[in-house]
Amino acid sequence: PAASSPPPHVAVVAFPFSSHAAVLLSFARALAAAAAPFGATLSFLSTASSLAQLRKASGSGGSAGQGLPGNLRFVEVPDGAPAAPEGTVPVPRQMQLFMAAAEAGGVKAGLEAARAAAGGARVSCVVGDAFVWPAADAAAAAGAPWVPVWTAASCALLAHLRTDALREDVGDQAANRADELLISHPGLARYRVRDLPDGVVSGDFNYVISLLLHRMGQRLPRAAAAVALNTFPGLDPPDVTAALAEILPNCLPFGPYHLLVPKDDADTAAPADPHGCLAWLDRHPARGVVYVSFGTVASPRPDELRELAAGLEASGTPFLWSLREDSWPLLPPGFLDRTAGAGSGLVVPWAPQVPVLRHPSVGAFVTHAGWASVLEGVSSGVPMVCRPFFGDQRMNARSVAHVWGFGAAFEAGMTRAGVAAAVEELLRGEEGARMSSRAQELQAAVAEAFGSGGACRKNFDKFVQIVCRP
Ligand code: U2F
Repeated sequence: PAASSPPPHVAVVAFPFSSHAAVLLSFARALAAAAAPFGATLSFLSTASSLAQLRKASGSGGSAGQGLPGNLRFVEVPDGAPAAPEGTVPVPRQMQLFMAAAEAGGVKAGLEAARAAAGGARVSCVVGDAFVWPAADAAAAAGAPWVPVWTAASCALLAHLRTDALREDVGDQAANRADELLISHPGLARYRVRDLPDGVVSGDFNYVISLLLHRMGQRLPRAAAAVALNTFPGLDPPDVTAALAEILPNCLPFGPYHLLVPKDDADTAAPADPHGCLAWLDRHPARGVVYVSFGTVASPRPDELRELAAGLEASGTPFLWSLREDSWPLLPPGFLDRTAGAGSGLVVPWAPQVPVLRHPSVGAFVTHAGWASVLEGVSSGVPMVCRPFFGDQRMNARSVAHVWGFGAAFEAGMTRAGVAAAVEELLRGEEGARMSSRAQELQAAVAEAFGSGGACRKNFDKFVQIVCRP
């Protein structure tokens, strides 16, 4: 009976690479607040170096916020890496080592460490990034349910759940059948073979991420007590929702996850703006600026980067560009001085993207179509043009352009003329106006879903109940 059960102790297992751990930490902060009335404590499990990065981000007021909620603590899991000077082990190798360690008892060791840190309180539920599928076995061994959190799009999850069927269908014909629609696969009929994430029917099936997603897709239907989806009701077409529910009956959509963070926490966790992006935007008219960012991993080839720069300059439209500093020397000669001098362009190594996209001056977004970026754009009502690079990005770009219609996609990379035309269309064209109003309709749907009594709030409440169940 609930009255005699010990308070919930929830382990939250991160995938300690790219933007995944930060997304999961903000998810965990929201969960910590919502689960506090149940007396719950949370242990956030990640590797030492990932936790150090998250601490650093919180210390400087980055997206992880200042400090941690009182009922959330960090716990280390093994990274599986040999002692080596920082930066000497390539990231894919680090991922491989981490996953091998996780499978060989790393998550189990993390759960034991969490128990010890919580004064012996057994872990009652294992929540975590769905990527870290070995958490399913560790949870089962601890007698706790596994509740994975999917951070990307629903259609990508469907592709990973159906990987075996897709491989059987496409065989070794992925290149020849690239433009064929996947009409015999429920929920995937709007996508072409070429839009599928890397490693599903093409690319290197033995690449660490391909293997991990394949195993995850096989494990989820058998092991997940419930699955959190990073989408909101009204975004996915009904056949996608139905196809997912057929395989995973306990899906709960309550994304974009960044909107779950409670108001008080959101104030202290407001991202820093060391390069003055918001003040710069204040000086521009409504919907007059294009914002450019390719997320935390992707970088365009040098020739394409120069085309993009030339296209932005040729468009005559003010732009704010978040570009990692190591790429700055690749920009066309004089570009930075010219555009900064004219006040027409600001290039920064990092921008507080969520408030930037919410700023009234931003009217268009040039993006790699990483899932967090797509959701941040649409929940701010900003239409976009996508230049997908890898992973799920082609599929997301296809959804933006052909399923939801709040943007376009560069099918063959960025050229000077293509960039200038896309920016012109998004900000001043008829088609652009339609994309913009479509984005605003979905923005309103997000606002409703996160308003009091809205669908995402209700689904999150259900999720909290499942996670805190004795
Ligand atoms: C991987 O995604 P990325 O990290 O490359 O891209 P996003 O999912 O779009 O997430 C980027 C986040 O970083 C933030 C931005 C997003 O929340 O607001 N950000 C920022 O605040 N300032 C900047 O200057 C630049 C970025 C992967 F590559 C994708 O294909 C997947 O879809 C994704 C989800 O699994 O993970």
